[in-house]
Amino acid sequence: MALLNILRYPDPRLHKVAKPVTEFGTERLRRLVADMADTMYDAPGVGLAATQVDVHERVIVIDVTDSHDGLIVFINPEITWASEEKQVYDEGCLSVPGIYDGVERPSRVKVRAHDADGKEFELEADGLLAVCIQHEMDHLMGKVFVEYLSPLKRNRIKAKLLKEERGLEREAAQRSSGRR
Ligand code: K1U
Ligand code: ZN
Repeated sequence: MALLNILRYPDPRLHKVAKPVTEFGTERLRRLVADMADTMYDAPGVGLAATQVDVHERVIVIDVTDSHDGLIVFINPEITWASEEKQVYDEGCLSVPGIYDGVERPSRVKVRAHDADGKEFELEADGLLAVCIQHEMDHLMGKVFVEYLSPLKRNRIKAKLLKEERGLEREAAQRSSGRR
């Protein structure tokens, strides 16, 4: 099991646009998917986009079950239909720890994607799965959910996370100087 480092907002690498996967069934792709799933379950979270682990390819893992037996791997996903009906859901993000806020999105979507072997599939989603698919697909386009919030809220979140990061860096420096 390998846990990957999750980039934290406002890291500029979260705004890179991911490229399509061109080679399926490779050991490298299988390893990436397995490591992303391990990282998502460990966090814990219900989804993870490759962008969040600094890999800029169109790969997403999602599991919205409590039992952790419903992993779905989406490679090169495309939304083929979105409902007119919208819903507001209090979203979270492993790249924006501790922040939850309401985002309005279509309540149902159809998505077409490939699995790790390259087999194409299409599914229709509603509820948390629909929210999560759209949230993760935004990551692949370099968009973080806080960009749906007001500039005031976004700036407050940015300042809070930067302050926390400086604190974490200070703690790490103190730990390493104590070891010397
Ligand atoms: O960072 C991410 O993209 C994952 C994110 C997915 C998501 C959740 C809720 C709404 C939209 C998108 C998360 O998993 S945040 C953590 C979370 O929601 C959760 C954690 C533990 C158990 C259940 C949910
Ligand atoms: Zn996210």
